[in-house]
Amino acid sequence: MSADIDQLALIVDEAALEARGVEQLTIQNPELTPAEGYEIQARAFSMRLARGEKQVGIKMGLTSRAKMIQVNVSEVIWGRLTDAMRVEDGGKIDRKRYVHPRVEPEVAFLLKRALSGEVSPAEAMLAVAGVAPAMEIIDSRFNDFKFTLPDVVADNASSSGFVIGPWTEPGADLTNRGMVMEFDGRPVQIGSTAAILGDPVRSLVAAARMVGKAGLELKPGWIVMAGAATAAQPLVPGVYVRNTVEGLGSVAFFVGAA
Ligand code: OOG
Ligand code: MG
Repeated sequence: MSADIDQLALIVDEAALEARGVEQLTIQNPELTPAEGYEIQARAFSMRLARGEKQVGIKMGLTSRAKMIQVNVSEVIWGRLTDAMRVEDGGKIDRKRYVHPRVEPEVAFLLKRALSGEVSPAEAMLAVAGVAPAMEIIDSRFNDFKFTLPDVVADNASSSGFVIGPWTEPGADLTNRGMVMEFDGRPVQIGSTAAILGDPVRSLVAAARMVGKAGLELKPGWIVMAGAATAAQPLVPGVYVRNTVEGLGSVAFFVGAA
């Protein structure tokens, strides 16, 4: 193998810790593959766990056309979530902890059973304890938010934080729920859950398949973020951010003044 996985993991981990933009890994390592990207992600994640963080789920990324177009990467990807990345619903984030944060309107699943490998949408839904309106704070550690597929995978799929609203029992169809994300009450992104692979449950199916391929499973109690329904919106200091999903309610947080 050409790339030094440990050394590249250290670069993305330190960049995230210090909220400092770094050069894309593929500039020095043009041969880097997506599979190596996932190895780097896993290695960097083990550094977070060694600091005491606990895995609480995963995030799916690039599950909508709007997102693929925004970052010019056309593959569904996944990353890992820890307890330290969670922002309380209605809570406040400190802008200084991020390089160039953006926020995305999402929905989240809470699992009551393990899932791994090939499952049908119906099987996936049987493992779901709740669905919730959610937002993800993404913050690519790469300069100018520019990356290729192996880079963004190595960088934990840009994940930096997540906010979960009230859980609703699953059951009702999730295919075409309107979503509105507002900054101080002004709509900044408007979309539908249909933009997420046609139905967010397909994102959960893809999550089970992708972690299964990595020899892992989605665990009971975990959260799975389905991916953004719209393009991500750059965060602004001092703003109140809210995402409302039709039939599921709202989730919100504040950005501290700069
Ligand atoms: C990659 C992560 C994309 C989503 O919800 O589509 C993502 C990025 O845009 O930096 O989280
Ligand atoms: Mg996302």
